[in-house]
Amino acid sequence: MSERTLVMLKPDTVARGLVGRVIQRIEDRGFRIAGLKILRLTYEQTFELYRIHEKKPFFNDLVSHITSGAVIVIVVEGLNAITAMRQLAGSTNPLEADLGSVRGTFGLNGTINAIHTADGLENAKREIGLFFGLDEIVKY
Ligand SMILES: Nc1nc2c(ncn2[C@@H]2O[C@H](COP(=O)(O)OP(=O)(O)O)[C@@H](O)[C@H]2O)c(=O)[nH]1
Ligand SMILES: [Mg+2]
Repeated sequence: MSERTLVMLKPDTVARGLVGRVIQRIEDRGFRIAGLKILRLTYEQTFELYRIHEKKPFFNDLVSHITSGAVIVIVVEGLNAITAMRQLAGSTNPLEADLGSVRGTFGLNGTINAIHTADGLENAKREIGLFFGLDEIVKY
């Protein structure tokens, strides 16, 4: 089933000049880009994206990384995009991620792990809505 999901290239990916290579992998996997923006997230936007983790011990490190520089948010569209993008991203900890995954290739540690991708249909819709208006998403 064709789905849309929200992917974010984290500040490490932008700062290290890996944007093109990570987007290449997304396109290589057969997905289309239906929306794309470069942004510097505020604390409030970051909190909204990661609100379910508010009480976790890693939350402060997570917020400080995400607000440390520019990010690129992307609406990724295609067959089973939500599940397939999770697989392409790899496990949260780059040490546990498959070597062929984005995190296994580019991730530095548990916080600085290259990419975010929504974990299910409800969050994909919610997260796309945080960053994109309906008029900003291209119809293929
Ligand atoms: N340092 C550290 N960061 C974590 C840990 N778990 C999650 N994070 C960070 O918080 C983000 C959101 O966590 P989660 O939704 O569980 O993982 P994801 O869906 O794979 O990104 C992750 O991508 C990491 O940047 C952890 O155990 N240690
Ligand atoms: Mg998550």
